[in-house]
Amino acid sequence: MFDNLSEKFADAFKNLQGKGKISESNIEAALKEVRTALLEADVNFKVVKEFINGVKEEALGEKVIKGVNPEEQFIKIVHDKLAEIMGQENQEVDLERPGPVPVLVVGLNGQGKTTFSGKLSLHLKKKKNKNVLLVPADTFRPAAKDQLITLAKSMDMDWFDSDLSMHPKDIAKAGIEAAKAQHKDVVIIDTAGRLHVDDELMGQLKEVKESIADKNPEVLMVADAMTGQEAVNVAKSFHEAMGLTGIVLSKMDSDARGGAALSIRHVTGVPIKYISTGEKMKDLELFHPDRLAGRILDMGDVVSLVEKAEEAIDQNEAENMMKRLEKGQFTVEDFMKQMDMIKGLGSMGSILKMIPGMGGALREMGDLSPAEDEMKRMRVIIDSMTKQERQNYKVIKESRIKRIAAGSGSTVKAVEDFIAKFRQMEKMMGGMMQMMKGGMPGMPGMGGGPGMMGGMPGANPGFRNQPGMGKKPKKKGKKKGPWGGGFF
Ligand SMILES: Nc1nc2c(ncn2[C@@H]2O[C@H](COP(=O)(O)OP(=O)(O)OP(=O)(O)O)[C@@H](O)[C@H]2O)c(=O)[nH]1
Ligand SMILES: [Mg+2]
Repeated sequence: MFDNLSEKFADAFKNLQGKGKISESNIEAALKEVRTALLEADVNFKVVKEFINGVKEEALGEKVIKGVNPEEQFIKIVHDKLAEIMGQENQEVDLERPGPVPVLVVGLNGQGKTTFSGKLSLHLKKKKNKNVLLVPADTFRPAAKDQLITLAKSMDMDWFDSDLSMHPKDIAKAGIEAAKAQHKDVVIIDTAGRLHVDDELMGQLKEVKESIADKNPEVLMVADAMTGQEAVNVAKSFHEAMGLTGIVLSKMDSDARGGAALSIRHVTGVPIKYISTGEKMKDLELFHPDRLAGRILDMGDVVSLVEKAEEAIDQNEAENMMKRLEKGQFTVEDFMKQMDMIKGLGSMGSILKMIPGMGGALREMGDLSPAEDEMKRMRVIIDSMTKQERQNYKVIKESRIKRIAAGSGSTVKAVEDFIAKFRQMEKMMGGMMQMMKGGMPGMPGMGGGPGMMGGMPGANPGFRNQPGMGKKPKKKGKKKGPWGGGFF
């Protein structure tokens, strides 16, 4: 996410390295580079201007000049200003009122409305314990109804069998009535898109909104983050025409430059409520401006990482594994489960970026795909093993090796290599467990929680005031096995 911008910022901050204190002359060059970086990321020029002035004012302010490390202070100021222009705090849809709360999902063609409608229903059901009804109201592209229903079925979500010959406003009303009858908490209405902002679309959507205005609907516009300032202009038009209550940035997993995320709130006044980060239903995140600012500045985002880990990792499984490890048992099956857990967190790059200081290192490393390919190769080999072999790799001798190689479409050598690697891993695990049993004080990872990264020596010296660091993540998952703690 926003790799280019991160890199340019990192370069800009180098201007302040080794400087005694912040002064007008030494921040000049840094500010200039920050300005260029933002403009290149397609951030609205007015936003850039205000941002730069804001940073400059603060940096030259009295309380800062007394500080010790100008680079660190400057980054902190830039961080806070970035968060500020993006809206400071996360805002979700307002569900604290009598339901069913209608959520109208609008936006141009192909921006990700239908996908988001599905994602939001899953998020509200899983995280907020809400009962949701999905209502397809796209009468422009009839296949959209099937698309939404297929998603609904895949998640075991209730959906409304809309009559597409009706006007979308009547579908919306009928959907809300059905939701009421079914005692739903939320009703999500997926609408049609058009290629451009045009009078027909706006007229139709306005009618839909007006017809349910007494229900005080949330109106969320989905915008493709890749489209940069165009997304900002579209949001402006939609907001003027029908009044939005929130924006969803989609396709944040792609190489979006950041212009939309950094400008849209400031230009329209409408908060970004969610970000969509992939094609799967689980790929939805709440929009936290401070955390995103942290990610942009390579400060990592430990809080989100821990939250993701808590979701992806089965605590019971982790505890069982821990118990077996304590007894010195580590099997191929355990290894396979670990790989699956990590996969559940996202791509390797996206995970590493959340660790403070890793963003820069990642850029130097370049492509991570060889490591990911290696994991995939190991996975197919494991898939060709029998349960017995996974529980005790020592039974894997010549004929079994041949069978596994043939079954996985790899070579005998690849299978032998895997076994050799696994033997090494087994040894390492054994060694680690010995150390832990010996009660090594301060062993990173055994405490769990965000503090785990604090134990990483040299990960990012200097960032003591890491935003989010030290904040407690959500309640669950107090007891952590090795996978909940400093696994990375
Ligand atoms: N990579 C990625 N793809 C996405 C994301 N959200 C949606 N897509 C893809 O974008 C395409 C369009 O998504 P839809 O949800 O159908 O978009 P829409 O706005 O409903 O489109 P219309 O109904 O035709 O206006 C699909 O192929 C989705 O899988 C995302 O966050 N990341
Ligand atoms: Mg759609």
